[in-house]
Amino acid sequence: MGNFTTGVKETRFYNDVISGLSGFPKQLFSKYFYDAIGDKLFQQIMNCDDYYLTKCEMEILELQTEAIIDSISADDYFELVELGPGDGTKSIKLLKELTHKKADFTYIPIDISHSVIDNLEALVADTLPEVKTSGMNGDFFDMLNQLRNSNGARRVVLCLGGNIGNMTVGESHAFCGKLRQSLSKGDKIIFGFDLVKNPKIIRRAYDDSEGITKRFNLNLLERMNRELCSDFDVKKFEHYCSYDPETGSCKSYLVCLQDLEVHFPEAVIPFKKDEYIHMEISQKYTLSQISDMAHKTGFVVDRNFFDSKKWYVDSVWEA
Ligand code: AVJ
Repeated sequence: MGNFTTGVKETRFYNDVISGLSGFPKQLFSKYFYDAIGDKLFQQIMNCDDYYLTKCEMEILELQTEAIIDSISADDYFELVELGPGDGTKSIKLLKELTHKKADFTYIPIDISHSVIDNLEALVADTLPEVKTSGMNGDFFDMLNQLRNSNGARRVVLCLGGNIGNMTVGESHAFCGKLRQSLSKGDKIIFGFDLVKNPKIIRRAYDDSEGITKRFNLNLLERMNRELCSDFDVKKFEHYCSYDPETGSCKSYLVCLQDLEVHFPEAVIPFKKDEYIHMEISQKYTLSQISDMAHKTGFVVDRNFFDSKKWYVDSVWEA
């Protein structure tokens, strides 16, 4: 145990957590939601009735596969880089169509979760053995730097599922700008953006009636207890979600229900009653914000693919 707790302090997770909980307001990075249990809970979120994003995007990818593929592929070899593929059910539709069209490409999924990459490589090997796959494990920003020094092949980047929503508008601009620098003229990106809509629908998606999102948030406290030897009493924290139609920001918090202290191997974090931890932002966009972001970061919008409700868009950008 002694050695284990010393090891804990060396991890980036520990350092991010301690600095995030030492400042004001307290916050945690949403990328840490995704341990093995978090992956499963997110899977359940995607399948629950209130979370519409996945259904909208699946509809787009199913009904407009050919047109999407036509917008990204040509006769040349390319690398298909996917940021945050999740369980692969979305991208597999595109991979199938690409294989069918005999496109020459390598699939490079990148994810923060080890298990996601392992499962995905197995799934692709099983269902589409002809696809060359080479998964990478890490966070997007770290991976962007690695992407820069490669072989000159044309690149198509997929950032589906509304993953970009986990950044603030400012962070997304910075991210797209950086991404542009690691790409060459003619390379493409498909971004999945969740669009602004009736505020009630959005809030319900992040505070679902089955309480899965609540468990998803609380799991990060439990994950810290498991991996960082902290002693969060999760019963003393309540999930709260707000959506502001003026800014398009949907935010999740865990609110502390009483004064308490949480102990880590080498830190004590005090909480006041009603103090909150900011857990996650899920930013919603208008179409003009999307094209504005593309132009400001060195891209042009090629085409937008919508679901039938126009709740969500897969936006194809060219560098
Ligand atoms: C994986 C970032 C797209 O923000 O909609 C879902 C994560 N969090 N419910 C989102 C999430 C709570 C999700 N993304």
